[in-house]
Amino acid sequence: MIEQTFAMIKPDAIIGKNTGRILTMVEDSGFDILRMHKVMLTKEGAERFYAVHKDKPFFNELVEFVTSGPVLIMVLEKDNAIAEWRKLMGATDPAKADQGTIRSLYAESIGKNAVHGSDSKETAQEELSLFFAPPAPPQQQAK
Ligand code: IDP
Ligand code: MG
Repeated sequence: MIEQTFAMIKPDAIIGKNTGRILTMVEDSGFDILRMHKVMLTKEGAERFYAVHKDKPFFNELVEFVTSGPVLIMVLEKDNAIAEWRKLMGATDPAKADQGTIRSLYAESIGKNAVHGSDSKETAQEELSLFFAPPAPPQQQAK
């Protein structure tokens, strides 16, 4: 099923100038980039975005990191996009990420791990509407 997911390139990958290499992987893997915008998250925005992690020991570090520089936020579309983007990202900890995944190639650590992706249909809906309104029209039917 054609789906849309929310993706983000995090500050470590932006500062490391890996944006282009990551976007090439996105397109080579068959995703359509429907929307793309470079922004600085505010502390409040980052806290809302990562609210599910507010009780974790790394929450403050995470909010500080993700507001430390610009992020590139995207709407990606593909068949089964949510799971496919998670697969291309690789595991949260780059030491455990499969070879050839974005995190295996470009993440520095479990915290500074280059990319974000929604983890379920519900999360994708929430995250897409948090950052992109109105919703992006599908592109697949134009093919
Ligand atoms: P995910 O990004 O693979 O979905 P989550 O468990 O949802 O991973 O964690 C959200 C983000 O929080 C991670 O991508 C990473 O940036 C950060 N994070 C997760 N675990 C740790 C940790 O143990 N130390 C520091 N940061 C962490
Ligand atoms: Mg997550």
